[in-house]
This record gives sequence, C-alpha cells and structure tokens, in this order.
Amino acid sequence: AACGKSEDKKTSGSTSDISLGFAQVGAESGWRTANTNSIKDSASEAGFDLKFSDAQQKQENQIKAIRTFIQQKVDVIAFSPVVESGWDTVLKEAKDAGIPVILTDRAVDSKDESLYVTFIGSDFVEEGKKAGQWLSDQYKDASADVNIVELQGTTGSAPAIDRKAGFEEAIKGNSHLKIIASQTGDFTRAKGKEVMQAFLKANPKIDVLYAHNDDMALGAIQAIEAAGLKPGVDIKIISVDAVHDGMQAASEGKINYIVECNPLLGPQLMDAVRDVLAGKTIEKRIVTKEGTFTSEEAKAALPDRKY
Ligand code: GZL
Repeated sequence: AACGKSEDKKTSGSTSDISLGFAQVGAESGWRTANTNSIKDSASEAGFDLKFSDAQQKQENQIKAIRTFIQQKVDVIAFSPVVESGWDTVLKEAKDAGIPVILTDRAVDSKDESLYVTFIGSDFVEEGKKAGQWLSDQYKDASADVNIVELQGTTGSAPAIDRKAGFEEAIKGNSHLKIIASQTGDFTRAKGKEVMQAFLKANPKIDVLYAHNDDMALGAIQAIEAAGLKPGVDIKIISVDAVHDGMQAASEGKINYIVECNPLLGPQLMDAVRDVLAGKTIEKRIVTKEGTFTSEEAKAALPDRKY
C-alpha cells in the first residue's frame, strides 16, 4: 500500500478500513473467553477489520502471529503477552514497520517503553494484596499456624508473578500464615485439579487454598470433594477473576472470597486504537477498575453479571 497509509486513514474518517491485528493468549479459562468476546464484539461495533489469532498459550505462536500482522501491514497490533519476557525482537520489527503496538491484560518486561504505546490491564499486585489482606483479616487472632497452598498461574506470566508477590506482601505481617506448597496450575481447571490432588496427598493439614484464577479453584474443588472434604469449610478458598462459574461456586459457599479481574477490555482497546491513529497521545498505563466479593456478595451480584 502507498506509504503514509495511516495518514490516509486519518483523513478518510471511515473506520471500516482500519485493520487491527490481535494476538490472544489462548482459550485456557472462562476469563479468557470473556476477554476474547469483548475484543471481538467491540471491534465489530467499531467497524474495524479485526485479524484475530489464538496462540494456545504458546509464546512462539504469538510471535508468529505478530509477524504475520506486520506482513499484512495492519494499522495497529494489540496482544496479551502470555509471559513477560522475550518480546523485544518482534516488537522492534513492528516499530521498524511503523505499526503501533498496544498491550492488553498482561505486561512485558521490556526496558524499552517505546516498543508499545500503552498497557491496558489490571494491577495484579493489587489483586494479590486484596486476596492476602482478606486472609490476614480472617486469621488476625490465629494462635496456631494456618497452612496455605497456592495454585499459581502460568509460569513467567505477569498475573502469576504479581498475584504471588502481592499476596505474600499482604500476609507477611501474620507469622501464623504459612504457604506450605506453591505450584503452577497454568490457569486451567484440569491442571488445578491435578496439582490440588498432589497437594492433598503430600500435606495432611491444609487450611487455605489461594488460587490465581477461578478455573484452577474450580478444578481444585473437584479434588477437595473427591477427598471427602468440604471446599469453603474444611479448606477456605480465595480466588481471582470473578467469572460466572467462580461466582456461582462462591454463592454456594465453596469459594470464600473472590478478587475481580475485569476481562471486558474491548471498549478501552478500541478507543486506544482510534486515538493512536488520530495521532493523540495516550497515557502509558490504563488500569481497569474491579472489586471483590465475599460469598454473600457473590450471591447478590450473580444475577447482574455480564459474563
Ligand atoms: C488476568 C489474565 C489471567 C486470568 C486467567 O488478566 O491474564 O489469564 O486471571 C487467564 O483466568 O487465564
């Protein structure tokens, strides 16, 4: 296409010829499904030509997708980096091709902030702190040790690294709160169940499960029930996301506290795409708003939830 293509876009005004390449992590969880739906719905409402790829949680597939978008000369590239590291080379290729990049959901650890225009997503450290703070409050008068097992998200991903750090920060004031086992369940139900089975076999006394997402918590609940224990009673459960099935389990008292992680990033992403192409400056960091739910609050909120 003629050089200065994006300049033409600015003058043409019609959005139908704006092309957006989106490289999604995968389809590993209820959260991811809601996130994908939000991006696809918002792109069609905006009239953008969306080129969408699912990387099945493999970084090499996301890198391949970004290279394809560069060859297709899309106007903007957006993606949710499955892990934090290893992006500088392909992001430099996008920059050299004059294609702006927007990060959504997860961050990269690149030192060169010129490689992306903005990062739209949650503060995962804050999410971990909310989870840890609730637990600290629950056990502030504990006189015996409280054994915690942790199901971490995908190894090397921003949510797994930051939710772990925030949680540890929030519980460090109570010496009785002890993380006795911590392992990745890769954000999936199947892996969450498998790892929780191993935790139950190796640890005679587990008081609390901290799961970095609802899907792993739901898998763990299956393992806990299969072991003849009552989730939410014999083993307290704290989870993150607040997707429908997690909120359902919380309303039944199987999950005691859920920290919301908002997947509906589509509208903010499309606004950022328009602003970038209109030459507007965008803040480097756009933090999504989100809350928390006890079992009772989940029960009350369920009817109004969009996903
Ligand atoms: C968080 C997102 C995480 C969700 C998981 O923003 O990256 O990935 O918490 C999803 O459910 O798999």
